[in-house]
Amino acid sequence: MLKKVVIANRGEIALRILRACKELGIKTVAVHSAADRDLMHVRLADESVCIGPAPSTASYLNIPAIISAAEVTDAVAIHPGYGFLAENADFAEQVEKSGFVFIGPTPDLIRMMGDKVSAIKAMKKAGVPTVPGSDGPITDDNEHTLKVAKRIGYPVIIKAAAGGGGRGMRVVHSEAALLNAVYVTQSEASAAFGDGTVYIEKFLENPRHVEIQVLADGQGSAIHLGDRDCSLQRRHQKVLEEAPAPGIPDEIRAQVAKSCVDACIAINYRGAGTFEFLYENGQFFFIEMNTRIQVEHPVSEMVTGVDLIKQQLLIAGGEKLSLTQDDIKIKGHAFECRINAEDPKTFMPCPGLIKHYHAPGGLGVRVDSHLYSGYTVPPHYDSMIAKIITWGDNREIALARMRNALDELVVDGIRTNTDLHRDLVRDAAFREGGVSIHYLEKKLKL
Ligand code: MV4
Repeated sequence: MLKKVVIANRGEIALRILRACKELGIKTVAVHSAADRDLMHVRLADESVCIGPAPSTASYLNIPAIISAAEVTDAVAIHPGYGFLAENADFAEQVEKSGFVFIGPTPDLIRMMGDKVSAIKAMKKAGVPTVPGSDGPITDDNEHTLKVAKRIGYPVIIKAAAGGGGRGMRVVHSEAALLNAVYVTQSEASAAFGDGTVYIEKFLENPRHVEIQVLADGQGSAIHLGDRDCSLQRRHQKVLEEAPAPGIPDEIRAQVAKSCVDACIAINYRGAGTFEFLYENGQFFFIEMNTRIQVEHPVSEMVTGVDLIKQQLLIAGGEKLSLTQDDIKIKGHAFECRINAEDPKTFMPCPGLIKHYHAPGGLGVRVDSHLYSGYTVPPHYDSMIAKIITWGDNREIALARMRNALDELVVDGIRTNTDLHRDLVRDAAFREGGVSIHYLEKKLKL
């Protein structure tokens, strides 16, 4: 078992990791920026170290400062949370080279999944269904590029190998527009990521975003914890998620999940991970793999009863997975609403003093948040301030509980997106289930 863990993150996820550590009897070190001295988890941690000034480049992205903090506190491991350095292979490597445990996969697997071309190649080889595409980088052989797109059929999408999460993509509707679009995407990718490699996929016009949660121990065992639907998003920022994804035939759901588990074994994956798919016309298409714990992990926890952060800590401590696939039974339904400190009309971040905070409660209601009355949301970081999660025996009950929970929530002093959520959970199409990735943005334009 790990003795002492550095929590290299902030906000709700830092508190979430702290709680799991305390439950396991692991000592905690909070590393924080100068703007984050008053964070809830900093108060609760066994030790805390200020690692730099407010800007994240100087603090939460400051690799030497974080590793030094681990050294001076005699910690044995570093949990990166999500965002910041969570999928930075160089960070994971330096953590290991400095003699600490990186709580996540090996650096080479983070690197493989960071390069979307190599990720897709590995997944396809392991039997995961992928999007019809170029099956590799686009070369400077224009005739070949045109042939590949013709075979796939328009519309196609050009994606940067180093992109992901919606960065560095361009949709092309005709042969006439292809080569210029490839050139522009390559140039932008070069400038943004230092890698101009691009690939082509069939563009799916109206898919859902469905992802599979996995856990693997890097010692031959892997399981899945079902799926989540994250289709409700705005500008590639997820807004509301649920588990399981509604309306997917059981055998298709089971088949894709099994392919993810097989892939974990094939690549000897270690830790928590997420396989991202587009789901359209009853078919799954792999697009990316995330090698971190994700924001929306609680909905999977609620329907499986598995503490994913605890599992991450146990795996990083060298233990074999004690759970088998037969232990995982999906029970009921869960939703998560991401509460952001933002203007409800412009979506611009709205940091500031929270004069009064009241969290919802009741049966099947969970709140993952670092908020308290008198806390000031700093302007330097992501605007997510709370996650309201509800569980119920079925989708309708979980949703009714979410309507109540959102009505109970009070965040006074700053603007938030709570009213958007109150509207969404009463939206007829959303209540039906299975809306596409374009639904929210279209609704917001009305
Ligand atoms: C796609 C696609 C349609 N067809 N790939 C955007 C984020 C990145 N993870 C992949 N993305 C997409 N890839 C093909 N072949 C549409 C999107 C996409 C999207 C995907 C998931 C969630 C929200 C999205 C919003 C716009 C576009």
